[in-house]
Amino acid sequence: MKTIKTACPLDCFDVCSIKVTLDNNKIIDVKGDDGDSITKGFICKKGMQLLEKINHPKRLTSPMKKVKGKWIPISWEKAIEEIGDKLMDIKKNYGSTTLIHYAEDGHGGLLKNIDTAFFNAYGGVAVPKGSLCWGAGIKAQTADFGNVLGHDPHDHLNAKTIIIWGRNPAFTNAHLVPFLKEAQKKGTKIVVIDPIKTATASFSDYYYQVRPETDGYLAMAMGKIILEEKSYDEAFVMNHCNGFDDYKNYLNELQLETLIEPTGLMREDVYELTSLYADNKPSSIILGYGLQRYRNGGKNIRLIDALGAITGNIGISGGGVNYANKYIAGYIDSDYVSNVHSDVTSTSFKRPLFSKYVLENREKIKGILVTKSNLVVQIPDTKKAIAAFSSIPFKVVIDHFMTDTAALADYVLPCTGIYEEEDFIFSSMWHSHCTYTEKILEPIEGVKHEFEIFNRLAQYMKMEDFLENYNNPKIYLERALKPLIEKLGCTFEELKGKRFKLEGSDIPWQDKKFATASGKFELIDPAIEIIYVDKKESAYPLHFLTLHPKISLHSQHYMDVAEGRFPEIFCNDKTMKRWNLVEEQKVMLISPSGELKVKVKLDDGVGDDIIISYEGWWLKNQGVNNLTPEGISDLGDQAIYNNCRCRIEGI
Ligand SMILES: Nc1nc2c(c(=O)[nH]1)N[C@H]1C(S)=C(S)[C@@H](COP(=O)(O)OP(=O)(O)OC[C@H]3O[C@@H](n4cnc5c(=O)[nH]c(N)nc54)[C@H](O)[C@@H]3O)O[C@H]1N2
Ligand SMILES: Nc1nc2c(c(=O)[nH]1)N[C@H]1C(S)=C(S)[C@@H](COP(=O)(O)OP(=O)(O)OC[C@H]3O[C@@H](n4cnc5c(=O)[nH]c(N)nc54)[C@H](O)[C@@H]3O)O[C@H]1N2
Ligand code: SF4
Ligand SMILES: [Mo]
Repeated sequence: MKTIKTACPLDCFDVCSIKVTLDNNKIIDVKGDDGDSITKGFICKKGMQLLEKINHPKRLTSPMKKVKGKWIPISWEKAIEEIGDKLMDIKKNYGSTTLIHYAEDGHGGLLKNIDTAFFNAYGGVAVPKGSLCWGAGIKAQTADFGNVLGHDPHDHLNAKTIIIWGRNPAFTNAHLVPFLKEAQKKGTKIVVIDPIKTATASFSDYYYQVRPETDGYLAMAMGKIILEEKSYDEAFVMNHCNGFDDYKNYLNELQLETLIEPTGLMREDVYELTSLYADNKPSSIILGYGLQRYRNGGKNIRLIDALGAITGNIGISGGGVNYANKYIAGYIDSDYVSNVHSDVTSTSFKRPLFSKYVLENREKIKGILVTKSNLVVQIPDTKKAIAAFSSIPFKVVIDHFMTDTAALADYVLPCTGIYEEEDFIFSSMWHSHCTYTEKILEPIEGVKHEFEIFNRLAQYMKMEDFLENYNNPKIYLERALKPLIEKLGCTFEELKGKRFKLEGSDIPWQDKKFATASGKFELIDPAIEIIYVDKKESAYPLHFLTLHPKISLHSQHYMDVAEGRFPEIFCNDKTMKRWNLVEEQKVMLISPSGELKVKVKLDDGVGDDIIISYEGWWLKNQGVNNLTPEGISDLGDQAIYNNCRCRIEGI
């Protein structure tokens, strides 16, 4: 028997350390690593299911080709030949940028980025820029701090106040919860700001039910109170911030009531919240991603960052405006990984506007290769996404399963997953612990690692430069991790099979030297107008929020849900009465983008005139993105799923 350390590759904040026990080359036990100070010995159900997924009866075990609308298995030789021929034909006759390469983060392994190196060696293709996920916040924090760094979870224990602002760790970041509860036991006040009284809000000390998308107003109201009550940190703003006078003058001109009104909160609530943050210091803000999936998403995050700066809650233990954590990403050789060089002529389109780009360039686009994504159900506006994806004449998907996206393709190539391959797994979302995972099991018959898939394509296509630099997974990892190895002062071999932490990353910005061009924290000029339109009176008077499900990582755990089951929606009693609804009733939700048959559930934690559901449902259950709008945020080309309005009709 032997125990091996590995890590969860799912696109989750936690990137858990996992201990696998092996007996006679068979995994007999999987559990959370009790030696890791973040995983603390437990993993969620999705982590446990990683093993089940390996031998899942629906796992693809052969390349598949669609012939006259029917899928047939084909050999790897034939798949490589046919796909290789087509890629060469596209490049030669139309140019490489008529091919789209679309990737998400369905697996967090570093080696899984081999696709990017391949397509840049191919000549450069059309790639998405911006984000379905966190783009507005990333751009906002980069503008303010110059980089996006977070405090080590243990440092939150030093905070006297922790504000969880638009994140639901009870569902999406399970390993943050024990830290919050431990802090709470020591007397730290846990505060939640969210339009939904979430499972996280249920154990908080203070909960503020803000109206969707109005966080920028709330942050300005708080800023105004902090200035008026002179509870700001004068030394910090004088020495380390740019733009304080503009910020102050602008807020001075505004009426507090005008700022509070859209938020739906009471004046005394805003005073209480402000006092918790500005007086009960050090205070930490832990931001989520739900509140930046709006047109004003970037400004809202920048206005919240500003609160951290004016109160001096930056660069101190127990402080921070924690959004994501790019410490480790900063020590990956991204030039090597991306393989961008002078002969590359790629083009880009805005990721949330994939469908628009494809439909507008229908004549030009000749092919697409999708990796690590079920984009057809995950991008906004499903009807348009299906039309756009289907219109592309040559479509290849690499995945483990026949997802909705794969089902619409022409070829599907089955790949290896965790336990079947070595890799380096780390997170940019939360902590700076990482794992060099070992190969634990032989891959199931018929699947191949992406590394081999792209190497075989490159051999067939005679891509000599690529083959010279990207032919060996170990060398790839060693080269990509060179800056990290230098930083850690160890050898590459010493990383293998280990979980380790990047030291010195506990409290960012301690030296108050920011990574902005000025070296200072850049306060947003709040005069940049927030355009907030409350459409209560319109044809779509309800706000529709699609949140991340507890039970699934996006679409990945909805595969076995019964066909035809209606997605559940949740609303409060007031909304139920106003719309004459009863529990379990089946109704139609209608938005400007489409329709969705749903089942009604009561949840009194949901704010007034708000309907929530969870993302990830497959087409057999219609999927919530049938309703969401295509569009982008003010910063970072972020999808604006939560700017979705709807109404209810009977069916
Ligand atoms: N179980 C599970 N875990 C996951 C994922 C998953 O699919 N399943 N996905 C992973 C990924 S890729 C991501 S990006 C993260 C996302 O993690 P989170 O950011 O925690 O999740 P979201 O559901 O996107 O949104 C969080 C909260 O934002 C609130 N919210 C919505 N609009 C507003 C607003 O206007 N103001 C405020 N203050 N709050 C608002 C929602 O009500 C919700 O409670 O989770 C990761 N972890
Ligand atoms: N309405 C609404 N929609 C949303 C969101 C929302 O809040 N509301 N959130 C958005 C967010 S934050 C995100 S991050 C996106 C996520 O969008 P996606 O990343 O497209 O979503 P997943 O369903 O996780 O799809 C990942 C796919 O990768 C596959 N996969 C797993 N491992 C591997 C591997 O090793 N190799 C390959 N090639 N494939 C693998 C899985 O089987 C799965 O099909 O969804 C977005 N969609
Ligand atoms: S999904 Fe997240 S919480 Fe669950 S095991 Fe994986 S990393 Fe841990
Ligand atoms: Mo995400």
